[in-house]
Amino acid sequence: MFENLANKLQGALKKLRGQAILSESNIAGAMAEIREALLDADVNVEVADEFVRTVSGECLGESVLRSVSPGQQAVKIVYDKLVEFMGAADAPLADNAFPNVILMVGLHGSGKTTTSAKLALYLKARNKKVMMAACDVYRPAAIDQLEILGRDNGIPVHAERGNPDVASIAGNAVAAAKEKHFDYLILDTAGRLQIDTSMVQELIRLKQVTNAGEVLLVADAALGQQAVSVAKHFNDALSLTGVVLTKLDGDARGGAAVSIRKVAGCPIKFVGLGEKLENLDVFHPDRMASRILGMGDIVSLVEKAAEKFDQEESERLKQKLKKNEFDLNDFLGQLRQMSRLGGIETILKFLPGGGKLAELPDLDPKQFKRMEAIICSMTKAERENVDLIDLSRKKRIAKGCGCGIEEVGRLVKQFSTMKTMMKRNGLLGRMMSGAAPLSTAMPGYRNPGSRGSNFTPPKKKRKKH
Ligand SMILES: Nc1nc2c(ncn2[C@@H]2O[C@H](COP(=O)(O)OP(=O)(O)OP(=O)(O)O)[C@@H](O)[C@H]2O)c(=O)[nH]1
Ligand SMILES: [Mg+2]
Repeated sequence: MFENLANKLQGALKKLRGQAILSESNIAGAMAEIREALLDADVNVEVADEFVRTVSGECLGESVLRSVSPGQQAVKIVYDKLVEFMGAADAPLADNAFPNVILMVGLHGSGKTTTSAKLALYLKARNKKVMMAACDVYRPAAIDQLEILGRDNGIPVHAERGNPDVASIAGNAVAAAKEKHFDYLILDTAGRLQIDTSMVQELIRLKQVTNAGEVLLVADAALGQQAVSVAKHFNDALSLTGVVLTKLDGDARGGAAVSIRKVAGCPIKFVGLGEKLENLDVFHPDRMASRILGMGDIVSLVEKAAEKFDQEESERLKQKLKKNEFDLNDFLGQLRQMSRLGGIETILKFLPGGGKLAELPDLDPKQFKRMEAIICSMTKAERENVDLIDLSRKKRIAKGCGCGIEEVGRLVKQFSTMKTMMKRNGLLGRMMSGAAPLSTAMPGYRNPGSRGSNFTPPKKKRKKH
C-alpha cells in the first residue's frame, strides 16, 4: 500500500532530517521533491500545491529555523500536514438512531456489496445487531450475492425479489429493522458505470425514505484522481457523510487517500484492504501518515492483535509494552501469531521501516521462518535485551541459524527502532489511552511544548572495526 509515495517522501525527508541548518534553498529543494512525489502518487495538483505551500511556509517560520533540530522539526511539519490533509481526526459512524441506516453508494464494481458485508461484520463484532437490505434490483445476481454473504456470516438480509421499486424495499427494510430492534441497517445499492441523473435521483429518494444517517461512498482507490472526482460529484448531490476507500491493497500510489478529504470535503471512514470480509480497517489519518512516512504503526498492530488473539494474551502484551518490557520473546510470539493474520508482510507493514522490508524481493513466507530461526538461536539474555547483541554475538547467532550476519543485524535493528519509540516515558501506553498523539513517537521528533525530557534522539552507535 502506498509504496511509491512512501519511498519518495521518505527519500525527500531523509535529506531534510539530516540538515543542521535549514535555508530557503534546501527547503525549496525538498519541497520540489515532495511535490513531485505527491503528483506521482496521483494526488490532485491543487492539493499537492497547497500541501507544499503550507509546509514550506511553516518550515521557514522563525521557531523552526531557530530550533535545536530544524530538520527534524520540518519532518514533523510534513507529518502533521499529511494528517491534517487526510482528515485530522478519526470519523466514527453515526450511532444515534434506531435503526442507524447506512446507505452504501458508488460506481459499478467499486465494492459496495462486499463492503456492506464487511461493515456488517465489523459492527457485529462490536455487539451491534445488524441487518442488510438488497436495494440493487437491476441485477438479479446482486440479491443472491448479498444473501450468500449474509447467510455465510450470520447477518440477516432483507430482500424482495420481484419488487422493482427500490424506495419501497428500503422503506420496508427500515420498518422490519425497527420492529426487530436492529441497531444498524445497511443498504446495498446498485452501481452504474458513471454517475447519471437517474442513479442520483434514486439515491436521493432512498436517502429521504430511510432517513439515512450515513451515506457512505464506496470508492476504488486504484482509480486515483478519478475516485476523487467521483467523490466530489457524489458529495455535491448527496452530502456524503464519509468514504470507504476500497482496494487499497492494490494501490501503490495513494493519491486518492491523500486528496479526497480536501477535494470532496468528506472524511474517509474506512479502508478496504482485500477481498476477504475481515479486510476492512477504520481509517486513522495519523496512523496512515506515520505509515506513509515509514514510522510504523504499532498501535494498529496491538489493536489487530487484540481483535484476533485472546484478550488475556493481548492485555498481557499491552502491559508489557506499557512497562517497556516488550522483548524478543514477545516479538517472536507476535510473529508466530501474526502469521495467522496474513503472513509476515502484515506484521512488517506495521513496524517502523517495515514497509521497506516487506518490499524486499526475497521476502516470502519462508522469511518468517528465518526470523523465527534467528530469534531461536539467541540466548535467553539476548532475547531479553537486544543491546547485548554485538558483532561477535551476531556472528554466533548467524552461524547458529544458518543465515547471514546482515540478516541478524536487520532484525535486531528493526526491533531496536521499535523499542526506542516505546522507551519514551511509557509513550505507547499513553498513545493507546489517547493521551499522547502518535506524532510524538516519531523518530527524531522533539516535542516543542515539553520541558525537553521526553525525547532523546537515538544515539548513533559507532561501528566497531
Ligand atoms: N482487492 C480488493 N478487492 C476488493 C475490495 N473490495 C471489494 N473487492 C472486490 O471487488 C469486486 C467487486 O466488488 P462488489 O462488492 O461486488 O462491488 P459492487 O460495488 O457491489 O459492484 P456492483 O454491485 O456491480 O456495482 C469483487 O471481486 C470484490 O471481491 C478490496 O478492498 N480489495
Ligand atoms: Mg453490488
